[in-house]
Amino acid sequence: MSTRYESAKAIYAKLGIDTDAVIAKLKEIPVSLHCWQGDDVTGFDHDGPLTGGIQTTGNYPGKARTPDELMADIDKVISLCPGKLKLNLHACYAIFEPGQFVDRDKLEPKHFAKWVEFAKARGMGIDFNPTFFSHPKVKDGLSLTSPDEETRKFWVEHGKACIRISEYFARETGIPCVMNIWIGDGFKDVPADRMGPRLRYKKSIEEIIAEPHDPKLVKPCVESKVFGIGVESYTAGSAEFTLTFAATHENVLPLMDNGHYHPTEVVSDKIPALLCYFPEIALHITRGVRWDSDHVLLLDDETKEMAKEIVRCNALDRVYMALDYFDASINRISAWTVGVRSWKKALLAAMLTPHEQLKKLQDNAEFSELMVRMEEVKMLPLGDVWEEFCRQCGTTECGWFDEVKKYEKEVLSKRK
Ligand code: RNT
Ligand code: ZN
Repeated sequence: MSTRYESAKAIYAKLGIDTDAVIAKLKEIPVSLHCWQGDDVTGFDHDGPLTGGIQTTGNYPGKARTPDELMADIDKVISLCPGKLKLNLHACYAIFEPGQFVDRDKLEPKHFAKWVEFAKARGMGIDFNPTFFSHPKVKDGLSLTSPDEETRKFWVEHGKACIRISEYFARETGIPCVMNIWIGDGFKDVPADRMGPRLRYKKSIEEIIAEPHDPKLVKPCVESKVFGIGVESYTAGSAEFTLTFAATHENVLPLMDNGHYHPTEVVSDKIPALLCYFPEIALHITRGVRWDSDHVLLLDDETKEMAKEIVRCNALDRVYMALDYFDASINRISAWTVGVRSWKKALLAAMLTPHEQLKKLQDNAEFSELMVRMEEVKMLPLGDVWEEFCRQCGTTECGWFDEVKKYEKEVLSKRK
């Protein structure tokens, strides 16, 4: 224990905050690590481009090309990140035998056995995402909303296969699997029919979740989005659509990705709104720059505000937290690590805030003092507690980038 930590501990104790207890709690909060940062959302089941209205930009050398490379990279990230992680997989990361190919509607648990082995060996749970994009059967940009029944059915079958795989993940790891449904379906220009695709989407999700599963093990979510590249005028899975779907279907969670709203809307304000109604909600945590650009998460104001809402709503066990960004312009190990650390720092900052005292000031309409106290909190020695958390987890705040550079030199730079 450092003297810096000793001094910080005393300062927080005066505010009624037990830093030792906070550190112990932070260690146990799992953050779901998106496998797709490692290979620019490519996956292993296709050679085509990334579609669905999302895009990676940049061609920094060293992206993972095989399951072994991706796993090695994730291991590197795990070694650099303090605290618990969960693994977040997409269906396109299925691992086939050499020469084998299985289409998405026919995927089986066995195609993810290697990932289960990987997760179990590291004590991690697994979250899952059906991949409704980057595939030739997305017809005219549409999957679950397609007016072509054969196409729609194919994607429904994919969703059902993913429910079965999600349950397999949960049973194998002993940790519930959050299964997130996101589709990029939409139109570039003014649509002639906005309701038709949404009614088909509704029917499709209903067919998918009708696949038998234990709601304690599989947590289906629906993720909304305001627009995507090439689908600027309309997306079927809008905020109103997905939120209402989750609200009207038992055991379906709403998933908010904070890159998926108009730029002045904030998910921090939406978290407590949803928590008034839903027993559990899910998040994709990202950083949009001017639009849903999926930049690496940093410890910025809105990130801190989102964490603050989860903590002060006492909802750490009601919110599934996953990272979702993809930067191909910088070292991918570094991108992953910065994002994980940023979210954990935001949680720590939130847990080191005297929320009860601040709430009381608000309820007593003592707004002058509230403003002053909130500003004081910003100057508290958060960094010293973070350093102690890192130390207890076998790492430090500064120094890990040298490891990244070494790994780049020894491993990533050889991937030509
Ligand atoms: C896209 C959504 C979605 C994807 C992942 C890869 O805008 O955020 O969650 O990022 O499924
Ligand atoms: Zn997302």
